[in-house]
Amino acid sequence: MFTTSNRAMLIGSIGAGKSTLTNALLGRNVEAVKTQSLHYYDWIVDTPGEYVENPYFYKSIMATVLEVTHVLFIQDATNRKITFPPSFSSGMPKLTIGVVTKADADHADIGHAISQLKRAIVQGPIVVTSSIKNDGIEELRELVTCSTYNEMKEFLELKKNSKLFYHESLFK
Ligand SMILES: Nc1nc2c(ncn2[C@@H]2O[C@H](COP(=O)(O)OP(=O)(O)OP(=O)(O)O)[C@@H](O)[C@H]2O)c(=O)[nH]1
Ligand SMILES: [Mg+2]
Repeated sequence: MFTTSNRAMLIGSIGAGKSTLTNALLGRNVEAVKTQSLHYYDWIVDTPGEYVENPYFYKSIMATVLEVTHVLFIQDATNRKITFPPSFSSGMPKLTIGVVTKADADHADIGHAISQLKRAIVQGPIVVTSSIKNDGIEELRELVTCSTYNEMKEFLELKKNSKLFYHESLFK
């Protein structure tokens, strides 16, 4: 069984696939239901999409960030709506990872999702995933075992996979 002492919080819009991704990462063979409050499962903290869609809840995100080592920014490849404020990650003193979900979907626009993530995160890996096809899931688990940006960078260099790359803003 996969174990890590690190902790990851998933944030992203309503229906972006956070709970489905949580289940895939934990190997839980269950269907996701609408998340109504914070959920702690093993090394993952799953949040309701309302937390990023309604600025009233930003304070809840910021409080929960203190409990984790990694923040996973979840961007649905089928949703063109802007989810995250620009450079949202800059207020978070934790390791950030961008995650594109639903890469398998007919209307997936992966390029657009990546550009959204690049606006939201200052630096960190970006991983293209499908929870349904189990794509990118193993790599995401591995990234959460890394404890620094450099470790994550080295992991990506070893992998050399087009669905996995490092983003670094010029305006850090
Ligand atoms: N095609 C496809 N659909 C997915 C994938 N992941 C999730 N979905 C679908 O997206 C819908 C929403 O998934 P959830 O995991 O509940 O989304 P969520 O981000 O947890 O939503 P909230 O709890 O409301 O914030 C469900 O109908 C899932 O089946 C995926 O990898 N591919
Ligand atoms: Mg959910």
